[in-house]
Amino acid sequence: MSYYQMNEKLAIDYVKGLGFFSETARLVAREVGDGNLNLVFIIRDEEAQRSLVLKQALPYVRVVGEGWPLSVERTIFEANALEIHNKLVADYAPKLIHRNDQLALIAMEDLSHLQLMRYGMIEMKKHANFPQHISTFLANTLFYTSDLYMDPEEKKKLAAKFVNTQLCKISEDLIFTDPYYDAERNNINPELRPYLEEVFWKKDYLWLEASKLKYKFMTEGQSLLHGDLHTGSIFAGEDETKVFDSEFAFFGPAAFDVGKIIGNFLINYVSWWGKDVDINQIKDYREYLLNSIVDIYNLFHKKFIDNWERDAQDISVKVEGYQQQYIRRLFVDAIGFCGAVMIRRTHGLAHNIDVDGIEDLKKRSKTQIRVLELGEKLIMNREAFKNIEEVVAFVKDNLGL
Ligand code: SR1
Ligand code: MG
Repeated sequence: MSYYQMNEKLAIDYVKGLGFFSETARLVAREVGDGNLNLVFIIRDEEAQRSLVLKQALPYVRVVGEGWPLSVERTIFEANALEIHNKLVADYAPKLIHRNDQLALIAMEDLSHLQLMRYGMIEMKKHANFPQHISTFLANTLFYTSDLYMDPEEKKKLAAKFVNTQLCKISEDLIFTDPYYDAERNNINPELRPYLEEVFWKKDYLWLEASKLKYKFMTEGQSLLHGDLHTGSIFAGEDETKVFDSEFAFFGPAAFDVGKIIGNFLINYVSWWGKDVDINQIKDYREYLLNSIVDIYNLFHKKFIDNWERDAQDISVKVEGYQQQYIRRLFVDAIGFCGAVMIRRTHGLAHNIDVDGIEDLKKRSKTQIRVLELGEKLIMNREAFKNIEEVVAFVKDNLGL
């Protein structure tokens, strides 16, 4: 079957053949994709109260249009990653129901009873169980797909299934390159431009550090990463956390996933400076965000080490001191990646609604400068922090609550 683009009617016709709905079901489909790349349909049988999500890759970047072609093979990486998540962290990922690599589509569990975590966070929702959940997601995916656990031959074969060249190139460009010069693809608030031209783009020392992080991202194939673990890739409810959208999956530095989620929490932390909300509410929410960051990191750290102590296979990784330096490097790199992902969301191609929700462009630019300055300081000081408590204390000292 060769590729054709779905619409609501074609999506219904397609799922009828999957055996998921009864043959007589009256199905309704709605295209709800609001991400940067794909089509997403929710298909429902109202009567039976059953639904699924059908996601299809478009042969171009949706937010830009046909002028930026992109291979639809990214669905293969997403489906491969989801199959692994369904085994390693089944509670924290949508169930994969069906895949069709020729049509570049996957069908999965409908999670629309949950809210996108990013939208929840801009409404100041607290997700009390999130650190427990995401730390398990991180510790299990990053440990059990690494050479610490896997047979080296099997690991290399698995890594060969994740040579995700096109989406890695997007990250290499949009996260680690474009924000450091006046790249055509950047999406710049005009009120921020003078700061970028007069200050930010003159920081050669910062571009150097971003380049080191870029080459770590490109060359350090430690573990299977989600690859795009921001708060827009997570559904969160009271008791549920589901990580989806794994099309950026590849074998890279474990610290990238850890740093990306922390960076997105910090973007939200800074975003409240531009908003007209009661200061006590803001302080309370900021405290919650910083506590969450500490919990996410420390729980991840503990669970990763528990996995290591219980299940590490290779004798070399049991050599005295090896674990300590591995974990230390992971922490330092995570803080570096955290800073880099904060910077890219201010004036790179893709932004976060947390800050872009500030309508007044002048106010927004002031908040964006705070994000940039914090991102820079985290990158530049990453080697100096001893632990995550020091990082959040540094954030508080620099920005206040
Ligand atoms: C062109 S894709 C832009 C961004 O959207 C995704 O969420 C990734 O973060 C990517 O960098
Ligand atoms: Mg996405």
